[in-house]
Amino acid sequence: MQRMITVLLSAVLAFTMLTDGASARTLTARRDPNDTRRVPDIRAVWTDLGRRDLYIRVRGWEQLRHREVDFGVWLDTRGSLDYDWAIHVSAQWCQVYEAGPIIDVGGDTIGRRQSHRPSQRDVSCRVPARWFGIRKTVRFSLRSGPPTDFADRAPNHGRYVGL
Ligand SMILES: [Ca+2]
Repeated sequence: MQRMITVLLSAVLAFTMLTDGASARTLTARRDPNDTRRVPDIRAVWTDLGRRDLYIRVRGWEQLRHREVDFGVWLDTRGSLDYDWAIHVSAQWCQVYEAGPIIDVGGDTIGRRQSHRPSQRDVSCRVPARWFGIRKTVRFSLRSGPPTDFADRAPNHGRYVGL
């Protein structure tokens, strides 16, 4: 009997490890230092690009009050070194824009989806991948706070490569 329980527990543990491993393979995680006294200070960025959705989750070093959830995700999807798309992430919406020639000025709105708050330090977006027409490796950067006076940037230099 004890041997059967041991076998069963091992099987459950193996299954748990496999399912955790599957989710860890699809999400790409990046860490950012605690490098500004202003809020929000970006701590971590998770991304995933599936056939249907583009997923992004941002975590702050502090708890983020409603009005402090204010992030801009700038994406280069064509490998042109220009930003093609921007996602404005608020406590309510993930709004996708065509990126304008000047980084702080967005172009036409493509669409929006409700944002989610997995925890008080986190906000996440899931938007349709077809909105972006991605064919190349995406390079992107993230900014927190209002576009004219942002509080933090991730990465501090350059861009993240891949989603
Ligand atoms: Ca930071």
